[in-house]
Order: sequence, then structure tokens, then C-alpha cells
Amino acid sequence: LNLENRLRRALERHEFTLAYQPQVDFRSGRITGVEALVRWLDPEEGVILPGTFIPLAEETGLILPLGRWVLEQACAQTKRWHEQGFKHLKVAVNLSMVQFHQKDLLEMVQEILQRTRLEPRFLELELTESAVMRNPGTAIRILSELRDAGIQIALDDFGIGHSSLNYLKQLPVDRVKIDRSFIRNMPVDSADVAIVTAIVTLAHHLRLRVLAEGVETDAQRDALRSIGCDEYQGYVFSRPVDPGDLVPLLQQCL
Ligand code: G
Ligand code: G
Ligand code: MN
Ligand code: NA
Repeated sequence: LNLENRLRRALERHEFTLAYQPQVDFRSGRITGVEALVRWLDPEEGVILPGTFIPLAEETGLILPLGRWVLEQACAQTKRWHEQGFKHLKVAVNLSMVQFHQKDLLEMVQEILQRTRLEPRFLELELTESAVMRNPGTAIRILSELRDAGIQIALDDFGIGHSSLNYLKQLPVDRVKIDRSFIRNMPVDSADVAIVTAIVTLAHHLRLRVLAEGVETDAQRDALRSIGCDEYQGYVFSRPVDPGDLVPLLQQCL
């Protein structure tokens, strides 16, 4: 069986699962949200990471049913966390460019929110900077509709795409996620410190919040805190975890 057919079969057999990585607020030290990250549990190969199947899922269109499943799972799980008392937890879900341009995106998202009874303000959709910038005019229209529905928007992998700062000003987004390539060599690499400082300053002037991705060390975390970054995500706090393993973290940090 080739990879495409295995992927198709995996969808039918529900061989996917979501891991959740905490997002931590610098000021309060609390977990404010989680990013949902899909994993394929292949009976033979074990855990397969998205890097190896998302591109194929996009090419074949399988990303549409898979993406819908991811969104529904993430919203349903977050509603359960709310019911367990973690009432302010947000969930961030990655959208591929193919999903972003699907005609009934808004209707699909709203239907899932209604079915899972999750309030729209607790859902954040992550789009990569490069996906959005490919067609900024269309992106602005689609993002506006989503935001008018109360859904939050994050620009993922920020800093590595070609974003015109002029468009950043116009884009209806709530936050930017600084790509981990800028964090990796902080605080030793002073050019990276300068870039991250500039992104934070710019974003704050545009009234956007800033999250740093891929934070692995205390030194990186300290530098980001002193720069004024709002939130972070990374191994220094927690890897992406199974939903059950999130609860003890929430009990400590919410
Ligand atoms: O841990 P990690 O290997 O999960 O994630 C690798 C990449 O896969 C990330 O860039 C992330 O944006 C992407 N990804 C993870 N989950 C999803 C998903 O549900 N949908 C889409 N489109 N991309 C995802
Ligand atoms: O959507 P995005 O590309 O941002 O997906 C996040 C990816 O980053 C996932 O593959 C996740 O497993 C990974 N990741 C999360 N925290 C860290 C970290 O601290 N270091 C590194 N190298 N990768 C991380
Ligand atoms: Mn992401
Ligand atoms: Na990212």
C-alpha cells in the first residue's frame, strides 16, 4: 500500500490523535492555551509526525477531512477541560493553506463550535505567514470573516516568510508566533536578539500579542521575558503531551 492509500485508510480507521503543547504567559506564569498537534498512530510504523504526511494530505485533498477531524477533536477536548474547571483555556489549531481556501471554511468552523459548544473566543486558528502572504487580499477577507465570528487568528512561523510590513498592518490577526529559528541561538547571537526585539516592538505597536516558539533553555526564556515577549511555547516548559497528561500541568499552572 502506498502512503496515500495508507493515509486514506488511516482516516477511515481513526488512526490519528492530537498532542497538546502548553503556551505560557510570561507575566503570570500560567498556561493560557495549548496548541493541538496531529499525530498518526500507524499500527506498523508507530507514531508518524505531521511533517511526513501533511504535505501529502494537502496534495491529495485528504487534508480537508483530516483537518475537520482535528478541529472537532481539539474543540471537544477543550470543552471537556473547561468543564473540568479550566475555564479560560484556549486551543490553537493549525490550518493548512488548502483548508484556508476551502469555500465553506467559516461555516465548517462555526458548525464545529456549535456542536462542541465551545465559545469562539477560545479557538485560535494558526496560519503560516507564507500561506497568508501568497494572496494577501483574499487572506484579509477570509480572516476578517473568521474574526467577526469571534475566532482568534495567529500568524505562525513568523519572520521566515516574505511578509510585507505594510500587509501586517492591515491583516486582521491577534498575535504572531515567532519562528523557532530566531530563538535557537538566543541570547548568544546578538543579531537574533535584535530581530526578536524588533518583532516584539513592532507587534506591540500594532496591538498584536507575541508568542515565542521552540523555547528550550532558561537563558532563552529569560532573554525573551526581558525583551517583553508575551508568551512562550517550548520544551523548557513542556513537550506536546497527551490530553490526560495536560491536567496535572494545568493544576499546577492555571
Ligand atoms: O510536532 P510537530 O512535528 O507536530 O509539528 C510539525 C508541523 O506540523 C508544524 O509545523 C505544525 O504546524 C504542523 N501541524 C501539526 N498539526 C497540524 C494540523 O493539525 N494541521 C496542519 N495543517 N498542520 C499541522
Ligand atoms: O506549527 P508549528 O510549526 O509551530 O509546530 C510546532 C512544532 O515545533 C512541532 O513540531 C513541535 O513538536 C515543535 N516544538 C515544540 N516545542 C519545541 C522546542 O522547544 N524545540 C523544538 N526544536 N521544537 C519544538
Ligand atoms: Mn503552529
Ligand atoms: Na510555527
